[in-house]
Amino acid sequence: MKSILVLGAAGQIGSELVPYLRNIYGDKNVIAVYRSTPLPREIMEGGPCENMDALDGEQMLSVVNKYNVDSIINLVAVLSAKGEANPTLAWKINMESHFNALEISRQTKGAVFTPSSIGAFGPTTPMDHTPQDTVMRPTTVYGISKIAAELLGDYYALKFGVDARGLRYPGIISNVTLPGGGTTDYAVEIYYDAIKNKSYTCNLSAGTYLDMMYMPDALRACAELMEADPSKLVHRNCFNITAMSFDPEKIAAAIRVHIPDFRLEYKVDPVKQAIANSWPNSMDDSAARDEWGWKPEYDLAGMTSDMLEVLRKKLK
Ligand code: AKB
Repeated sequence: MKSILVLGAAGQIGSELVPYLRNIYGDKNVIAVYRSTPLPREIMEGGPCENMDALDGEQMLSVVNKYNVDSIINLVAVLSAKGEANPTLAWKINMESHFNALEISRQTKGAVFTPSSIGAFGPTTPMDHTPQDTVMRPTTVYGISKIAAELLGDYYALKFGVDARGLRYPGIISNVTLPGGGTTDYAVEIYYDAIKNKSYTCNLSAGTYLDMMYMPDALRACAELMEADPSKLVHRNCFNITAMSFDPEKIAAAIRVHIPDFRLEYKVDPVKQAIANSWPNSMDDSAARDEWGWKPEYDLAGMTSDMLEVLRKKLK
């Protein structure tokens, strides 16, 4: 990657991926694109930024030409729970932004990174050690858009030679920008509430296991996949990747190592619970490990001590 356009730069992943990539590829070579949510000052002042709608293909093409972009990272998405509240919006945003990125890359002979998700799986998928290649019948509009995006990425790679690659991200835990509208959001909120209130009311039930990952691993995975030798990639769209699998009781226990009187209560949200029940408990990410050397650095204990240390300073 030489000149990288990051769509959705103000979001949970984008707000950390832009500085991460600018560090590696140079400030002026990573263009942060945002629409309604303003960008953090660090991003605004640190390199090129464009206020643009990812659903507007002409505008995207002119920005791509302006900066001679060779790689588009499309982080624009309506997440799972919000998507269930507004399926039309979720489909439109998730698919049209993806289609524009692929179409433009077809014209420019560029590369595209698209995050897929554990949400691309469904209730008939094997729930434990979910294989890379398996039954995928998601029951949320978010999941349906993700599996469609995976297939469209493979189609553009096969048919037009677009270098389309992607990852099936698990829930991402981070401390810079809050996620919004996701089913795994609880695993971020719990740390904020642990610091602020020493208690948290969880909207998923005890025993709900889901794959998760700390943001530094998620950022590194994106860059490593995009730099991977294409001749080694049997899969492209998309790779299972995971770092840990836990339920609310396990994350609470990890927090109690640092905050012994932390209390966890439950008020289950039926929509989120139904979504979580349809997703894997734990994925098998051996294809990513074999094909491009994926290896997570953070486990639950390591992530928890780092999250609490960072948030203690941030929320002081
Ligand atoms: C969500 O919960 O919708 C996302 C995801 C796992 O894709 N965080």
